[in-house]
Amino acid sequence: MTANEYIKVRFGRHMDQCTNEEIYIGLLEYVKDQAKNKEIAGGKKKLYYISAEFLIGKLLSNNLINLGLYDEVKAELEACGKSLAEIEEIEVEPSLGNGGLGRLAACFLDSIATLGLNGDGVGLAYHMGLFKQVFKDNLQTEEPNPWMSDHSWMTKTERTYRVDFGGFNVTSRMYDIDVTGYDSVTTKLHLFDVDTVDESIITDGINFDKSEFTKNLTLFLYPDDSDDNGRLLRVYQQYFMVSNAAQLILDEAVEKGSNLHDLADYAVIQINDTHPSMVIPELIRLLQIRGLTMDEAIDVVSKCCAYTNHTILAEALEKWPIHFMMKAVPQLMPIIRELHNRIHIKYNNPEVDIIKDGLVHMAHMDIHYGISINGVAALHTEILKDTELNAFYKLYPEKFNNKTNGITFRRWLLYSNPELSKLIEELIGPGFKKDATELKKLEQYMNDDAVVQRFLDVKNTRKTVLKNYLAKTQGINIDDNSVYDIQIKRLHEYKRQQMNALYVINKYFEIKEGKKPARPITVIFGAKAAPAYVIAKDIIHLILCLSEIIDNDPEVSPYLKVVMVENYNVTLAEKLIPACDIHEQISLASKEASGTSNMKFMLNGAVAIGTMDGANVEMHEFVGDDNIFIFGEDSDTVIKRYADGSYCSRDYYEKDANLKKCVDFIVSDKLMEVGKKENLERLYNELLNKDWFMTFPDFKDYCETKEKAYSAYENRTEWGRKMIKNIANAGFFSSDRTIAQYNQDIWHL
Ligand code: 26V
Repeated sequence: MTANEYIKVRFGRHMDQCTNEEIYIGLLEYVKDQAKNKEIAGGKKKLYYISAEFLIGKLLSNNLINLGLYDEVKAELEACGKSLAEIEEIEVEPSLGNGGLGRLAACFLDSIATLGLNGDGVGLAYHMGLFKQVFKDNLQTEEPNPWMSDHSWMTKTERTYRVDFGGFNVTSRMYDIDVTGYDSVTTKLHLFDVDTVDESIITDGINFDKSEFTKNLTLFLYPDDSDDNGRLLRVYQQYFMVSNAAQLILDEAVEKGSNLHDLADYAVIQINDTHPSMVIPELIRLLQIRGLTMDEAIDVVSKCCAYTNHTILAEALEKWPIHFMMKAVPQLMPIIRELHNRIHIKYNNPEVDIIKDGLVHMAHMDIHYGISINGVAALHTEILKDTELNAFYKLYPEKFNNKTNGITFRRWLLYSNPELSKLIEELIGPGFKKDATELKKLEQYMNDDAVVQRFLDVKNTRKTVLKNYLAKTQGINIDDNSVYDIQIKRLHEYKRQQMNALYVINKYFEIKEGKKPARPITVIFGAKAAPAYVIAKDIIHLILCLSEIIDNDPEVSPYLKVVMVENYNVTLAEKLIPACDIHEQISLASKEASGTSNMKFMLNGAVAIGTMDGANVEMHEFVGDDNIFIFGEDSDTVIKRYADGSYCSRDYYEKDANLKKCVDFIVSDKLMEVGKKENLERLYNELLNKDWFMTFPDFKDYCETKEKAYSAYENRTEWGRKMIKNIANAGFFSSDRTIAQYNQDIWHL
């Protein structure tokens, strides 16, 4: 049955007589139906990828592509005067993640299904995704971001469980989203929810009553550094997630014939960051209830679990106070104490203890009682081994391994950039869609100027698409003849959006002084700041103020424009990335575990300005010095500087007149006219007295490197060659490669 026929049966009318909403609902149901008919991945052993976040983005087009229905449905729509793009606008993006970690989980699901592996995702059905960001008076405000409706990709299942908390219990229900592999089998994303969640307890903005856990358990996805009084709720959420996961895992294993002593033959669990770590004691607890001894249960579970670390930021490594655990999940504490005691007696080394100073160190439990611990880029894994987790590396060198992140090319090339995808296919055939390393064949065209021109043409097309999109959706007007310089990622000081803002100030002064750029520059930011992260919000304020000042300055605005897109999300990323010329990957070396937007930009023919951090290091290895703009101090220098505590930002400020001028501008009269004194002064003081992520030492090099990049951009053909070199070498960063490695080294499905 075609989509058209399906809609006719569903609504009793031909597609051209239906509203866009009806067509969307029709297509959603049609796709769900088609997915049902596909083979479901099978096999004795199954992977459970447990994650507090799955930032899946909109699913209609992605599913149509993966099911091979995209062209057909697009044509059917066009035949009745509709475009798929306008139908897609009806779909609400499920923003069930903060950023990289959640988006990675979504890319992984796509690759697991595409590779035909028997693996499901397990997470939570938050009623509100990450808050909706709204700018008011150049400040970020937060609003609830609901996404569920009567017509959603989730299907209610009959699977329900009882989950016990200290003093009460809830009944959960599992909802499934089909994960359609590209030209392959389907797998599932299982999201758990409770019926008692009450959206009416939300008061102004995203505030809500934090005390009634039955009403708020799955109400909100947590912003990654939230306020303290929400932290207890996070423990409840995490336990709810893993108790459901553990019950599902045991039930499915038993259904397939496991006697539970052999659980490791039936299940492997990937613990995505420490959020699902309680799955270890919970499985041990449930196995004991089902008849195993403590020794047996610990032994079984220790063969099933693997942990991925996504950050070395100490504040992001979860440590839960014992009194939180005693309140929320008292039944787990005796088990965690037992796990701790065994380690304490065995190693007699406080550094590797699980319980210390009244805190449960979740990552420590994962490492002792798991089969694997991996970092997410080569440099990151080395830093874990050498510094943060060195004591553990000494105990278990064989458990440590690297799995450099990847992205799904189905979403980030085939769907987001059909023009580029088509050009590539014309040049090297369709093989790259399933084997990303085939992109390497593009290198043969680097010296063919006519082909190079076609890559430049595609980029121009995409720049115009973005221009029109921003005009239509955000009322922002940009010049598509300017160079697009883009930084999109969560707002965090270590990612150093503030350094990019200082560069904008530097450029503003240059233009004022008569030094005009060869071509207008459009600097685009997209970022949400965690609601309680004060300095991050101040940085957003600075950027919005700069944008206003520059727009209203006729001397500067013809040459420079600063844009901060509102409510940056997956949908916007899909528009921004294909249009980008230069992307900013400027985290302080050693701090960005991997980064994944860097890979998406590379695949779309943008050239990076970046530090030797995260996966940038590997990108640099692939493309060489001529095709990426590297600057700044390296991770060894930075790590040493932290260790000896010698950094003093004020010294740099006093010594570098240009830097001083740019920093002082933050609290100048000009800024105060459009901004808030409190926010701007706080940011200024933070930079001058702390600058914890060391923007000042890198600032000069950063400015000079940006000038080099802008001037290289003017040699259009040479730039086109850089674009091709980047695309041709992006194959390694396919999540198909990453997942194949997880399977080969850890999961053994
Ligand atoms: C969590 C927290 C919690 C408390 C305080 C501050 C803070 C800061 C960050 C986070 C999130 C950490 C986990 C995360 O999202 N890591 C990202 O994972 C990506 C996928 O592996 C990786 O590409 C990014 O480099 C890494 O930052």
